[in-house]
Amino acid sequence: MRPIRLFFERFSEQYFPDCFKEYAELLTWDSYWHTILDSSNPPFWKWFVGGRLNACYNCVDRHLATRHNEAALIWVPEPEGETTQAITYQELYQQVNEFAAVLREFCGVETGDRVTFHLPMVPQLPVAMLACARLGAIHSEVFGGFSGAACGDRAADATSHVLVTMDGYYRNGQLVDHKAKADEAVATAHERGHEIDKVLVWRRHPGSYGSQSPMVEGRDFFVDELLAEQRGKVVDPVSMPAEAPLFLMYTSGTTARPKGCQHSTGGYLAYVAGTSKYYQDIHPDDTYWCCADIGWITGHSYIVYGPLALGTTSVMYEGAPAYPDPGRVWRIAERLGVSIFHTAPTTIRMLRKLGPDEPGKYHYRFKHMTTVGEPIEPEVWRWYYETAGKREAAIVDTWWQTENGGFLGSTLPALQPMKPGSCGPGVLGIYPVIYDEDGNTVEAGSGQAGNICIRNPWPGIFQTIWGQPERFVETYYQKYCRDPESKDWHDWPYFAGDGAVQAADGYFRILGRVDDVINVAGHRLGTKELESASLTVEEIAEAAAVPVVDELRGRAVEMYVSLKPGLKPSKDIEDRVAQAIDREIGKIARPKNVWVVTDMPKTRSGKIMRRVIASISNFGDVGDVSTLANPEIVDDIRHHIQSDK
Ligand code: 6R9
Repeated sequence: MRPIRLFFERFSEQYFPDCFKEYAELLTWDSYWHTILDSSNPPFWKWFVGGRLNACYNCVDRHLATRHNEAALIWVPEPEGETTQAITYQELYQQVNEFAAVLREFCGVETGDRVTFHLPMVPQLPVAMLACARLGAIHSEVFGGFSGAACGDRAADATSHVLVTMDGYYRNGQLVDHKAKADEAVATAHERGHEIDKVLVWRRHPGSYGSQSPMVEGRDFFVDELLAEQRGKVVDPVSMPAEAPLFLMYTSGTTARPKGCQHSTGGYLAYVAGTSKYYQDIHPDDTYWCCADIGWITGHSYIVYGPLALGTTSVMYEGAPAYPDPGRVWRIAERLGVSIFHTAPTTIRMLRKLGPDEPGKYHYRFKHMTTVGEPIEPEVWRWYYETAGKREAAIVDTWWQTENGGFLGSTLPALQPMKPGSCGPGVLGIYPVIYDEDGNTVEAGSGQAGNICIRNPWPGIFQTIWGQPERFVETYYQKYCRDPESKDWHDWPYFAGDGAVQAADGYFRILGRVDDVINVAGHRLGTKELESASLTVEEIAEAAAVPVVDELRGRAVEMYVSLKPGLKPSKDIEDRVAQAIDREIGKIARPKNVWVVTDMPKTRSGKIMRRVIASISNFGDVGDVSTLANPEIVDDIRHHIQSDK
């Protein structure tokens, strides 16, 4: 074994970018790269140039020699009466090959094509992802909880002709009708001028169809029937350049059009394998459970690609964490002997609230726990450590984003001290910095907040926004670029969009988004998307979405809307705004309140000041409003919401 210290020192700045060879060497390459980092066209970085590999081969085939009979995935259905399924590497290999054959032979999917999925937490989702990866096709999973319209929008943006979905799935004891959303997705895509030709429908209970939505002749097909024709088929993994896109993951930004973050094959896979190894500390005899959704980047990187690249056993759970009671999660942990547990503060808050003493009733032992997705309150952190982790597990608080592929800020488990409420320093090979608005460095220990940026490129960073390269440069690099002509990566720091403070010990505390994004229970919702959805209600003239503090979800959405002239506020209008948001985005975005107000606070240039509304909503006080064009509206809104609360 190499001495640990020496190994980690290889990631000090003087060895950049060669340090990332350590991660790439965790993979099996068809041909090695000649250039680790090509930074000649900033900020379009290229990693492991010249190298070729297949992501599916790395996550499945190469483990067959030593682990074919070990579980790759353990799937826990929500109904406790249904049996847990273990899928061995050998079986995963079979399933992935057969589904790849369906995609290629039946749907005509070719290397480079995009395939959209709208799948819940079922093993068919990783199977579909790996099948695309095998073909070199680009998958784009839309979170199952999002609406059909949101899915159709994303499929149109990615110009996917194939949509993979499921008839239904269990959530909180209900068999949710999911296929109906596919019909809506096809219709929305059509409105955008794009046609989805084929809808592949997995059945939650093969042989019996659990949806009310009729199958459309010539468009909708049951996957189990298609698979029967491909039984035993083997599809050779396509050797892809390291720089070929592996998948798109849509996230919200400051405009209504979502951003398809494009991730690479070689750089991404190397980065998630490396960070899974060193920050999740996964060993072959561990049972690792990331209790999150694969429709979120966390699930792509740390349920599917990272753990499977390392050949580990990854647990997936279909349903709600507190169903049928708040002991469920701990019962699963006990039953499966989970040793590494990974989840989000929103889940931790809920489990703490509903069942503060439940963990003590179950005999599991975690050696390691992770939190991701939002700042975790120190109180909640302590419960996670003391009660859920029984004071035995090392905790890592991992800060990163959809755009980043993998962790950016975290402590090394058991090697660097934990600090509740802080994510720690930059991870191996990541050099964060805090800049003020003018690009001056804010010194550690100054107590001053600023914008957290990353000074260097890294292999997991996304390649571009699908179809919007200008927006990519503008959103993430323009703000602090020192010279747009420069070919030197030092001049192109990455702007993360989060506020942060750095303590004297170098640890960062993340304060939250500085852009127009509201993080609800770990889901990024664009204020523009919420406002556009509200404006589909005919009576609405203007809308503003603001975050409010919410005990369980961290943040929730409140909508402020004003009506077209001459119209009167009503409960019905409020309800229809909430329904419009459900329909266009999904239930997760449903506002806590809809307030009908007479006008919005605006700047002299007419911009709605969401910050002012958020202050009224959260604190009742707004500070200086002298730059508003209509300062009197502040009191109006305050009276209105106070009399109603
Ligand atoms: C992985 C993921 C990204 C935004 C990010 C930040 C917030 C994530 C955090 C955290 C504090 C942490 N965030 N992890 N804030 N501490 N450990 O969450 O991706 O869905 O794109 O969200 O989430 O605000 O900018 P994504």
